[in-house]
Amino acid sequence: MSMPIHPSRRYLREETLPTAFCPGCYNGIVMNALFQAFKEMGVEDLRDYVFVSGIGCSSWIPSPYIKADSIHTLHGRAIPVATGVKLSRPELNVVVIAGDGDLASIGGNHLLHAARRNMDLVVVMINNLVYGMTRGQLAPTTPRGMKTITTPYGNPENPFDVARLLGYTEANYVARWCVCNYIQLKNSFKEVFTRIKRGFRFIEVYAPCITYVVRREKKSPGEKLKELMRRCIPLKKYYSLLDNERGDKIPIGVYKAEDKPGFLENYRAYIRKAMEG
Ligand SMILES: Cc1ncc(C[n+]2csc(CCOP(=O)(O)OP(=O)(O)O)c2C)c(N)n1
Ligand SMILES: [Mg+2]
Repeated sequence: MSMPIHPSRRYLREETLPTAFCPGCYNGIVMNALFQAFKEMGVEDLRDYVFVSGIGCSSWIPSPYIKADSIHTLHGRAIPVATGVKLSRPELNVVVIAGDGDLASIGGNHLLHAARRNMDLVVVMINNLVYGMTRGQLAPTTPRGMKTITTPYGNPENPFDVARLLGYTEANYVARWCVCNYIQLKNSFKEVFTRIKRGFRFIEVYAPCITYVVRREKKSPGEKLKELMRRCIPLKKYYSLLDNERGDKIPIGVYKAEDKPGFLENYRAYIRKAMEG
């Protein structure tokens, strides 16, 4: 009797293993959820997918670890490059996987404008709360008061709530899950490749950096996951609380899920009009 193939074997570029991730890094959970989604979708191989990433630990997920075509581009520029790929090869699923620094800091304006245009991309932002690859500096997602290597007395700035922010744009799909919400995350991946196949689809994954956040708190990866399970609450409940009632809670869930035409369809209609004119 042949053994069933573990989903990761089918989509993982095994010759690149072991990964460069730190022991216990939650990036592995995100990869696994994505692979499980592909398996449940019946995806044989990833020839219909192109992955684009910027620079950072999380940007290593597609390149080199996913067995698919990928572009590992400049820091912060994953979205413009992915936009170019989608416009030239609209039949492919173009997926960006990158960090909170890459997408919300140096690439922040690209993120906003791609969402505004409802650009036909899937964007997965791994929010590990810091610049992990460059050793844990402050990011625009670092919670207020959190100690980092560049804010040893606690972050004096306010963070962006990126998913909430994008929820106010024309993006078709916006969700935030934590790494402790494996099933919901996996289902969200399926949703953006099957039920909602067009427009801008954004999934934020809350996954604190093991080395520069979790270890600084003197917690093990498992202990941190248990803590996160306690802290995650449905977003409707979270936003109904007053600021001083929110404490350390993290809002999770789907901010919006629509299936209106994305940039490509609107642009094609525009070209048709121009040709007729
Ligand atoms: C133009 C440019 N500026 C700065 C850097 C240095 N740099 C490399 S990765 C990185 C931040 C990565 O943070 P994030 O995107 O959150 O990824 P993580 O490593 O946390 O997964 C920075 C600032 C760079 N490579 N290029
Ligand atoms: Mg980061």
